[in-house]
Amino acid sequence: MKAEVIRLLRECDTYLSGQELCESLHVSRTAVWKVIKQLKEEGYAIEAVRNKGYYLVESADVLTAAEIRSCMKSRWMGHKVEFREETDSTNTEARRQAEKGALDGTLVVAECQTAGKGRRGRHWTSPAGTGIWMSLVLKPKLEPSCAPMLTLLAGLAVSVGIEDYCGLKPQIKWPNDLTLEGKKICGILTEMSADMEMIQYVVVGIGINVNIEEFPEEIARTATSLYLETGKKLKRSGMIACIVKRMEEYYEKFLSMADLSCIQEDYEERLVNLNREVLVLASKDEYKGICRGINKTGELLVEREDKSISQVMSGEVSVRGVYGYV
Ligand code: BT5
Repeated sequence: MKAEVIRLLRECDTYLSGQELCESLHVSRTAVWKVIKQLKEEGYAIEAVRNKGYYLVESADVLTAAEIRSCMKSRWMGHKVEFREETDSTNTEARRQAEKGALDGTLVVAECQTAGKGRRGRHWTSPAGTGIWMSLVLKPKLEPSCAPMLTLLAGLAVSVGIEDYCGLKPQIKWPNDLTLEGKKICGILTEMSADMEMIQYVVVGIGINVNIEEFPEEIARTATSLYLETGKKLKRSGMIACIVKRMEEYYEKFLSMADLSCIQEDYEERLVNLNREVLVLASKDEYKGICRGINKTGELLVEREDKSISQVMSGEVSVRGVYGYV
C-alpha cells in the first residue's frame, strides 16, 4: 500500500485529497494518515493542507522497498523487492533468498554493502547512500553454459536503462564493466547454481556509482560516478526501475533464442573497445589484437596480427586497452 501511496502522489501534479487516496486504495483515512506520517519520517517532503489534501513537493533520494516498487514499470521482473539497509553483499543475500525458494525476478537492493564483491574474490567499494547495489535472482531453463551471457545482457540493460533515465550513454567494456570517459561507473557479477544439465538459478549483481563524490585512493584513477561526470545528483529508485524494465525486455528475447543474437547489434554499438587495440591477458597467453565485436554467444572477437580471429571467453581473461584500463 505504501508503494501505491507514493505512486499516486507522484503521478498527481496537484493536491490529492485524503478521500481520493482512501477510495483508490480501499482503506481508511487513518490508514492513509499513518502511511503519510511514515513517509515524512523517511524523508519525503509532503505538504498537507486542510480541505485540499496531500502534495508531494519533492521526493529526496529515498531508497526503500516501497519507493523502489512505486517506480517499477516492468511486467514481472523486480516485483518482489528485498531491501536491506545493510548487508554483506546483495549477491550473497540473493543466493540466500534463492536457496529459500525466492521467485524468479526477485530483486535484492541494499543501501550499503559491507563485503561487496567483484570477480575472483576482488573487493567492490559500496558506500552507503550513494550507489545502486542490487542483484536479480533469475531462473532461466537453460544449460549452465548460457549463464555468462547474462552478464552481457545486464551490461546492455544498465547502459540503456541509464540512458532512458537521464540521457547519459555509458559504454560497455566487455564483459562486465560500464564506463564513462574511460572510467568505470558500473561492474556486474554473475553467479550461478546449477547441476550438470540445468541452471537452478543465476544471480546477476549490479553495482553502479551514482552519487559518489570521492573514491578511495586505490581506485580513484579508474573509477567515476554519474555525479562526478555530470555534476548532478540523481534519484536511484527511478534508475533502478528503468534498468529492470530493460533487463526484462532483453531477458525475454534472450530466453526465446537462448543466445544474444537479438542484442548483438545494440551491444556492439556501445562497446568501448570496438575496432580498437586490446590486450588479452589469459592465464597462459598474452596478446594484442583489434576488437571486432562479439559473437552470438557473447565471446569477444579479437583480430590477431595474422588476421585470424580469436574468440575470447569471459571468465578466462582480462581485456585491457593497450594504453590503460579501456
Ligand atoms: C566487478 O568485478 O566489476 C563486479 C562488481 C559487482 C558489484 C555488484 S554490487 C551488487 C552486487 N553485490 C556484490 O557483492 N557484487 C555485485 P571486477 O571486474 O572484478 O572489478 C573489481 C575491481 O573494480 C576492484 O578490484 C577495483 O579495482 C575496482 N572497483 C572496486 N569498487 C569499485 C567501484 N565502486 N567503482 C569502480 N571500480 C571499483
